[in-house]
Amino acid sequence: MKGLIRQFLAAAAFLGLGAAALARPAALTTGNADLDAILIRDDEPQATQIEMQTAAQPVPEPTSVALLLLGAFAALTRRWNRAKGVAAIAACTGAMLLASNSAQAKLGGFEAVDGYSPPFSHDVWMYDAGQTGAPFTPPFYNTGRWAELFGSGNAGGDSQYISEHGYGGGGANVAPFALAVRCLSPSTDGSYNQQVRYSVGADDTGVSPSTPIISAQIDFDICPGATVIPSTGMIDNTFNNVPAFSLSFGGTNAAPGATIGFTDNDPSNGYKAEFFHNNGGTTVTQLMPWSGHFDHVTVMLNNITNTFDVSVTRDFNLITMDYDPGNLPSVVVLGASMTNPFSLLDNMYFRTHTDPGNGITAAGLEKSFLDNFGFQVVVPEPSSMLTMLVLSSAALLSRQRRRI
Ligand SMILES: [Ca+2]
Ligand SMILES: [Ca+2]
Ligand SMILES: [Ca+2]
Repeated sequence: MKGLIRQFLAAAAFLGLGAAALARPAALTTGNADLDAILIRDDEPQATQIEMQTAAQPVPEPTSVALLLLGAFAALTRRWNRAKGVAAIAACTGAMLLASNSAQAKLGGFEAVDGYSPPFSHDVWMYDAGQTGAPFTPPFYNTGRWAELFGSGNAGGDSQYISEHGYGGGGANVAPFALAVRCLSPSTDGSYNQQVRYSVGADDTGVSPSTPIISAQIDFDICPGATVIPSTGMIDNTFNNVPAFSLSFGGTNAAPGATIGFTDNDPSNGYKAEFFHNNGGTTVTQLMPWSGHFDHVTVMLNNITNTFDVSVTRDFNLITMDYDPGNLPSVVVLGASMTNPFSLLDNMYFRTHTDPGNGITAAGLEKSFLDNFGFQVVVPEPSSMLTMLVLSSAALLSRQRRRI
């Protein structure tokens, strides 16, 4: 267990190239293993090998014409590994996807071409992130694609940020980049709750955000961090089973459409976060064998039945920090109810949450990383609910945007 915890702590920091050091769990105790002074430094990026014994859950084999159609679609689009993980979504969706010429755009890979720019201290809500990447001046904070709804309000640089951040070993301001989410400075109410909205655009999905959607597939890579005591950097070793990071699709921040995320770290999950989703108004958590590198998440929204599915695919190649396909996806959510029915994929909400810890000292979220967002949406053609709009212009729109 000690070795596993050490590996996990290393994993929590493997991408950590920013300002702060991480966990020093001098008093962390689990079973008969005492961990002393495990210090992970930001200047020691590590390629971590964590071998979990939990095998990926096999996905159902196609057993119907509709699923075979979905399989054909997936093979054609070279997305079989991802798509078969959610093969259980409504058969009609598979047929609809086959009927459409799906195209992809991106919220972004958080690189320069996606409209993100150094220096690292610029939170995404401080400049024209996700579009031109041009720096805004203070009167224009929160006027672009990204807006901070709640937080520390500190634009000068603190330990609460959602920002482009390098992860390749060159430092925070050197590509490749991902979106770092961290909250170790308190918000204005003293909590570690930060809420940031991303306004989805036609350059993401290929359709106007005011277009009702039938369904959507959202893909991204994620590397969860851990919740730590900010004053000490020590990992919080009380599993409170609360969200540490949440991501919502559609709806409003107060009444979101679909919500997933990860919890505070759980000793029974190798001190990793658990995965959670909201099924209607109920938060459901489950063990998740995160690789410690980027793993891949696929969210399938069905806006007709107001349900959603989620699959997670573990990084296949732990030599590289990036997500590598090759493992079978695990279906972790199937047919969950939206928290609130919605039809517009117009906004997404990125949030950090306070880990109450031992009830005396609260914990905040150490650096967590997201990358490579991609969208596919199915919308009705105005003249027919059964004919799908061709979205092949999405990639072109995205390219044109990036040249501006
Ligand atoms: Ca990237
Ligand atoms: Ca990898
Ligand atoms: Ca905790």
